[in-house]
Amino acid sequence: MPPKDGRLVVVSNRIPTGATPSGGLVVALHEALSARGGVWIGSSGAPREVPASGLYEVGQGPYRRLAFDLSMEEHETYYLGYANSVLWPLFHRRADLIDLQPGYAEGYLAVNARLADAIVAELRPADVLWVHDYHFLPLAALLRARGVKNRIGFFLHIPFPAASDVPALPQADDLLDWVAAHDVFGVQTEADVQRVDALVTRVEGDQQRVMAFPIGIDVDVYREAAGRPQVGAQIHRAPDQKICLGVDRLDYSKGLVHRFEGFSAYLDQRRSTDPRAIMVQVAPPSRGDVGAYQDIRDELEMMAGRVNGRHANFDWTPIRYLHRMVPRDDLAGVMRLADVGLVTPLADGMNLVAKEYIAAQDPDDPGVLILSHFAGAAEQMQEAVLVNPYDSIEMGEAIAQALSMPLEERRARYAALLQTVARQDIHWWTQACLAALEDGAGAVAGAV
Ligand code: ADQ
Repeated sequence: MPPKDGRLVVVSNRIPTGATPSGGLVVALHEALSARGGVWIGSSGAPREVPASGLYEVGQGPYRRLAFDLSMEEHETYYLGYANSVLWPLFHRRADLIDLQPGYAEGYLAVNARLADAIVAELRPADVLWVHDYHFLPLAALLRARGVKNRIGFFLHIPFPAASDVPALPQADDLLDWVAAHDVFGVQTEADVQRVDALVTRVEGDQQRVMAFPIGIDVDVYREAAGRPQVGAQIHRAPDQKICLGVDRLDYSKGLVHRFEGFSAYLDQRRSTDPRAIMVQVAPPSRGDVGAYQDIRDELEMMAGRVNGRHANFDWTPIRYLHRMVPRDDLAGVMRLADVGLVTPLADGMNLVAKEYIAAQDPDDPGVLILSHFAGAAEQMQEAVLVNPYDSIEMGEAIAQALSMPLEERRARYAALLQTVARQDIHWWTQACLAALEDGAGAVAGAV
């Protein structure tokens, strides 16, 4: 990497406020900022009745953290509205769920413009900016309009939409300019790169690079946590009972209803001599203020009731559904106990749970990952049992296959998957993204 004389300026939706950040991405950004110094800018979290007008310092440490407040109205229009009721469904192939309301686009642009003004006041000429996710798509274009010449990179954590879906966005033409304003536009997969390329026409001399950087996890931390005996990670089951596990935010993109249908299809085709399986689904609440999220919760609870009503016995309730957060270490322990990890989103930028499940396995007796073709992770994790989440019969068969898979095959698949997950871990990802951002000329060409 070339010498770094400028600071790193990271912009992300939330900034950690505690002294020791947790979570793979947060820790990786924390480490990158601690190593070279810089500034982390993000929203303060809860909206305020009386928001502060500019950026203000939070916490202390080897780099600065600057927060901005959202007003109640901005929380409605920018965050719940344009970001999570327009961009999120559109980018996850659910244009039917887009909720276009007056004021959403204006609120989104106004928050980004306010942030651009605040950043201009902070920025030094040699700084490099690294902007995260769909909350800040127009930020680079707004900074360019204010004369900012610094290198600006972006990382999109969610899928990039297909060109045929983009016209559902009233700001479709602007989206092209927003993307084009970055020096490096990072996405999760090669398929995303192709979708960006299908939309953004290149002009000669264009220096912009659109590159795939599949995000990873902190494998060692996860493996270690999973190997420790966890008090919270006990699952009551009969000795012959197998466990299928799902862990997702309660979000329509994660395909939870389809997953329950797939598990129900497994139960339908199960012979009486086959192992009895229980499905544990952990799904913490998420964005409960958005209507589409209330609907998915109702639908899922109804589905769990229906499957249990149909298949349960006095000593066996097939689906256990926990609607809450679980501490990371307990989650790792539960993942290790699970014979099958079910990661079956309908659309997902990457999906870190797929990688966490692999890292958590006992190498001598690993479980089997069932992974949707529509998770970004499927591009790297071909040794998983890959499924079409819309086809419940196929998913039922995949569960049957996974539950009876011989140890040798389980080990072979696990070893190949672990190698990929460990090679392109969160540290690799940070380095690869930053190297591309620092260096104009293809230092990490072929990053995938
Ligand atoms: P998310 O949509 O949030 O992230 P994901 O990648 O699966 O999806 O990450 C979720 C994280 O939350 C995982 O680390 C998981 O362990 C944790 N988690 C889930 N359920 C939990 C529970 N009940 N209790 C505690 N923790 C829980 C977005 C994109 C993804 C992309 C990531 C990172 O949608 O596609 O992989 O960003 O880029």
